Amino acid sequence: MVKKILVAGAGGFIGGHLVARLRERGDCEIRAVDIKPFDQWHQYFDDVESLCLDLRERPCCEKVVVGVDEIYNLAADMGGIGFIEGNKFACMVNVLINTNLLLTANEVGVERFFFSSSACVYRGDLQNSDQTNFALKESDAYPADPEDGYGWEKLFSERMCRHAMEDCGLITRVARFHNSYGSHGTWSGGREKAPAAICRKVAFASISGNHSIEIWGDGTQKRSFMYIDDNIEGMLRIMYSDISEPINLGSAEMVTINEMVSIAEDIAGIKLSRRYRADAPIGVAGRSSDNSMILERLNWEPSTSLYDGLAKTYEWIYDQVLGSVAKNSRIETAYGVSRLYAK
Ligand code: GKE
Repeated sequence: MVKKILVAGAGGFIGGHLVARLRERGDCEIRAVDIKPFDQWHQYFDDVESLCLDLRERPCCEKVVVGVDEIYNLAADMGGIGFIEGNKFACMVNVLINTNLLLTANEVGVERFFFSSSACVYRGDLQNSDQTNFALKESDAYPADPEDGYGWEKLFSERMCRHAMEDCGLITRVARFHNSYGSHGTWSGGREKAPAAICRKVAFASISGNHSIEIWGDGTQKRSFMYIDDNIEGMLRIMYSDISEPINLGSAEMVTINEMVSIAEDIAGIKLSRRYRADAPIGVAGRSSDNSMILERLNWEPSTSLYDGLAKTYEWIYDQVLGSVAKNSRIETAYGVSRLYAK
């Protein structure tokens, strides 16, 4: 019997890559769902059942879970720090998606349910400038002090997944993603994360000949960034594992933003003058993934180097920027998007 897999958030960056990988594997039927119209999906496949529905609405969830064996919930209104800092209510409304999917999955007897949590669930005090070791292990989520808005929703939904498993028998798997990047993702408009934003700025400098770059904060902020292929591989391994508690899925290679800019300059073959924007969103001072648990449980961890992953990402974003410049279309460079619920 061929398995039917629902990918919620299939029009998004990670969802699109998951559909592509499952489609390439060719051993399951895929139902791809996203709230965005198809022409805004990062990756759309004509031979994949695709639906444009709002999974915050329970009837939409009831419709998409019919006949499904496994669910990957990658659906959320989200973005980089420039988005989540300014749209905390919108990020918390994401709880409706996971709640409705869990409820309806239980009703129809779905076998396995994957929830994409985030490194934003970790305690803020372990990520501030007083720290030196920013590698976060799974137990560092408690006592709870997650990112305001987005982090709280992710932590709450993690616990809802656990109780759905304990009380209802639905097998749930939860991974805390640490800042994924790669091609076919958001690279402008305000929701983009740092790797895509830096690639866009370096590409724009290279194309325009204006060899300068604006960096948010002072560039000493530290992060680890996970290449999308590792994200997909890790998600599949965790889904079919016996790991019933939330687990890190991220790279252990921590860099400063300044170091990432230097990598992008090396890839592009240019040197840029750097302007620092103190009033821009910076999030935590530092964060990285402690991979002890995933190594112990899966004998595997994300391993694509930032240099190699950024080289592939830069090549794709360069082409997007070139296309936009050719069409003379405006490239959103400022941070901050309009607040979704502002009156
Ligand atoms: N987005 C962006 N754009 N960030 C920049 C830029 C820029 O042009 N220049 C420097 N940065 C710095 C930010 O100030 C921040 O300190 C760091 O890069 C990373 O920003 P980010 O990638 O937007 O988001 P964060 O890692 O702070 O937070 C994200 O973490 C993810 C999980 O690891 C969240 O926004 C969620 O996307 C997610 O939870």
